[in-house]
This record gives sequence, structure tokens and C-alpha cells, in this order.
Amino acid sequence: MSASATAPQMSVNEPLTQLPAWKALEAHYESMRNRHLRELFRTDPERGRRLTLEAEGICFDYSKHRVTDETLRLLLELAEQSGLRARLDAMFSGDRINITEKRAVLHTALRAPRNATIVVDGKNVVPEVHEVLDRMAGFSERVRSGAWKGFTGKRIRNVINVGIGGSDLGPVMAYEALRHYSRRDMTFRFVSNVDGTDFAEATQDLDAEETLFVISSKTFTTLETMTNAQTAREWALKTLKDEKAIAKHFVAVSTNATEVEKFGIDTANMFGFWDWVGGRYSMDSAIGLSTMIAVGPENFRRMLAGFHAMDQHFRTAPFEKNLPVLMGLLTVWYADFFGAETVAVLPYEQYLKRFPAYLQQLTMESNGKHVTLGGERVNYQTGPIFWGEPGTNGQHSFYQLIHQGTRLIPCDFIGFAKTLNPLGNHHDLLLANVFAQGEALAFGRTAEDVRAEGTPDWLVPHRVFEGNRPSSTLLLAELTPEALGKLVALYEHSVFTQGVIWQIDSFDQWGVELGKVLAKKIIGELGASGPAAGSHDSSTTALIEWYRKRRG
Ligand code: G6Q
Repeated sequence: MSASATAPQMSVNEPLTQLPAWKALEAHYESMRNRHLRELFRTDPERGRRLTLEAEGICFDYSKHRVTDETLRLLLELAEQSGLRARLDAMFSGDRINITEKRAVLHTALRAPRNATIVVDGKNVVPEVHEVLDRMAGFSERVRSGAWKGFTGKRIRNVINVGIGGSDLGPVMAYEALRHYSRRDMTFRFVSNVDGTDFAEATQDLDAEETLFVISSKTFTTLETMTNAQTAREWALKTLKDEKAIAKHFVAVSTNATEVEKFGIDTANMFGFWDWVGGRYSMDSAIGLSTMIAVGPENFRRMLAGFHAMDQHFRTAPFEKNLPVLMGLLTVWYADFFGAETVAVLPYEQYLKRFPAYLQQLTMESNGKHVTLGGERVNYQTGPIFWGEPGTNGQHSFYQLIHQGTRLIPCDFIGFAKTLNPLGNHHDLLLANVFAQGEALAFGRTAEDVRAEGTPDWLVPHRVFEGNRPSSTLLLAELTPEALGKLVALYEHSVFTQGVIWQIDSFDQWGVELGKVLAKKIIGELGASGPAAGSHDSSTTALIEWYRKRRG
């Protein structure tokens, strides 16, 4: 990435730790750190209802957090003092808030309705967004109906998205999440890893005559994706044996027409997007082409409508009734005051099995930053580690540590009122577990309770649950395309809220550069004829030598 020599103009806030609300929160934390959720609930019988917010079809219960009305008041003040309102307006109106890359941040324009106006550099970008969506819809329909044929005249039955990072995680997560709505007579696969096993396993049972590759890369220069795309081309040509076949079996999603053409893909089969769409915010741009082929344009648009509804909520709801703002502030509360290192995301919905992986990139690539917008080293914690697995599986593995370990791990439980696969009493059992886990974490079980059950004294400490472990519960009616859009946008805007408070650039990712540069250098040193590895530290040199001797 090239960077110009002039630093961007920006207004620098007062340092976070100097803000009056921050100082007040520090003092307030001292009075909160030992307060127990048992007491907070006992002294306020209405707490469960009072600290629940229903908006945009999401019921957000945040009563099981270690907060009082005063905590919330101070956190909301922190949002005000951090200029969240102005930053939010700046994002929605296309200001270049990604200051290190000097770019606007307008993923919200990707889901704006046709009649909206969003001006970037004097131009309304909404018509272009819809033009691409319409082209994607036309293409998807042709593939789905069989009108788009492979080179030998067979219809396309397999679609493979080749991409990595933001050009993979969104599409694969959305495909898995919306699988219920997908074409069951077609196969969808996702190849991302430069490990050849990924490609080999994704294609080993497929017929090239029936396979379409969607090469998804914003830059069209990413090492992994270009390597996999070349391998895909060789794999396809082995069967199809004619360069002309490429036009029928390869389409591109990219902002780089020159590179797409060089690769040999007809730019008529290229779907574009714009530099104001960050990779990890791109699943509702043309990067979603494989999702659209899987679920159809109508369902894709329903997903966009869900995103847009949450955008509107974030933009217009007062902060105290604003889902992403409250979620973001709670994350800051635990990360900076309680010293929580992680957040667990626990969807009680099998279709959301890739949602935690998707959120890892969204949250950690966005807020894993150690300097402020002004380039100062921060003296507080920024983005926590996000992780998780679908319930109930996690309950039989890592929940032990959440319940009885020494660390504080705030949890997000996600559940749906209706299942897409009603089978006996499975769904009641599933939801009973969501509710039970939140209850157990918050209230635990005292030594008296345990003793009263007849537990011998020596065993009592082992069976005590201290409780006071915080969680949010997010409930939705059903996993529809709209619901998925709302959920993703909720986390996007929560991440934005956190980034504003921490005064960091949530939209760049310089941290991925160094490893890429070093790998490029090392590639040339691995072959037997390459230069001997000499310019590294002794550990890296020894590892390279070990590999060179054994690589065969
Ligand atoms: C996301 C990052 C990164 C990016 C990949 C793929 O925000 O920028 O994950 O999406 O590196 O990049 P390309 O789409 O350019 O291949």
C-alpha cells in the first residue's frame, strides 16, 4: 500500500484518559468491582425488564452486566465526550474517516435504498451501487436457471469462491448462515488458504465442466488468492483444454480491472466495487456474489434491507436506546476497567457456526490497534480478543473456564424464537440452554446452596460457582436474511463505537503487512537453488534450513 508523505488533517480529541467521563468511570469502577449481580437483581426486581431493549426485531437483554444506572449514564457521557455523534455522521456522509489510508468508509452505502443520495467526491454513489447489484442479480439468475452454460454446454452446478480475509469470511459465513435459503441442487465451496490442501479438497469430487470460479479480490494481487486462482485455471484447463473456456468458468469480483484482464477474465464478467469498501466490510458488495448465487437475488436484497434497518437505527436512535452504541460501550467497560481480555460470542444456532470466525476479523482487524489517530501510543487497552463456537457444543468444552476459571469473559448469547428445522423438542432444549447459561453465569451457586444439597465439606469449594459473570442475550424471531443483515450491522457499528472511544482508526490494517513482506523474501530462499538463508535471526535461519533439508 502506498502512503503519501503528508499527514491527513484531523481534529485531535483530548486524550481519552483525560476526558471527565473517563475519570468518573475510573472512580465509579472502584465502587462497582465488588458488587454482585445477585445484589443488583435483588434490589431491583424490575431490572431484567428495565435493562432490555427491543429494536429492529432484536431483543437485547443487557441486565446481566455489571452495571448500574450510574455506570450507563457515565458510559453514555463518555460516548458524547468522545464525539461519537459527529464521527458517526462523518462516516455516514462519506468523510475520509479512514485517515491512514485517506479513504471514506461507506459500507452503509452498499445497502442504501435506490432512492438514497450519498455523495463521495461530488458524485452520488448510490446509482452505481444498484447498477452493480442489478448486474449481479442478472448473472446470478442466469447461473441459477441454467441459462449460463459451461464451455461444453453443461449447466453450472458448482460455484467456488476463491478469496481470503474479507473476500472469504463474509461470503462463507453468509452462505452457511443462509444455507436454508440456498439452492440445494448446487454445491458451494470456498477456497482461501494458500495451503494446496484447501484447493485440492474443494475440487477433488467436482467436474470442471460444471464448475464456476468466482475470483474475489479487491486488489487482485493478493498472493494466496492469485495462487489459488492460477491453480484453478490449470485445474479447469486440464479438462476443458481451451483458453476460451476461461470466460465461461471464471468471473471476477474486484476493483482492479487491469489485473483482472491480465489474468484472462473478460471484464464483462467482472463485478466491481469501490475503495470506500473495506475488505472486512464487503460481504454486501459484489464480494457477496457467491452468496447471491446461492440464495438468489431476492434473499440477498432482504439481507441488505436488514443491514440498512440497523444502519438507520444506529444513525438515528438516541444513544441510550441504541443497540450498537450500548453493546460497544459495554465492551469498553469490561476491556478497560475490568481488564477483560476477551469476549465470547456464542450463537445458539447451528447455521451461525462461522459467525464467530467472521466476527474475529471484523472486530480484531478493526480494533487491534496500539496508536491513536494522532499516532500516539495508547495507554489503555483497545480491541479485545473475540472468539466462540455455537452452543450447545461449547458447553461441553470451554464453558468450564467461563464458569469457574479465574478470568472474566463477557459473553454474547444469540438465539432465535423459531428454528428453521423443527424437530421434536430440539429447539426448546436448545433455548433452555441459552437461558440456563446466562443465569448460571450471573448468579452462580453459593457454598450454602451446595452444602444444602448434601455435598461433603471437602467437595464444596469445587462445586461453588461464584457467579457475577456478565453476558448479553440477543434474541431474534427467526434466522431470516434480514435478521442476518441486522446482526452483522449491529456488530459492525458496535466495533465502530469502540474505535471512536479508543480514538483509533478502525478501518486500516497495517498489522498484516510485515509478515507478508518477510514471507515474500523467504519464498526465494526456500528452493535448493535459492540463496542460503543468512540474513535472518538465528531461530528463523535454523527453521528455514531445517525445511530446506527435508522438503524433498
Ligand atoms: C480486510 C482486509 C483483508 C483483505 C484480504 C483480501 O479488511 O483488508 O482481510 O480482505 O487481504 O484482500 P483482497 O480482496 O484484495 O484480495
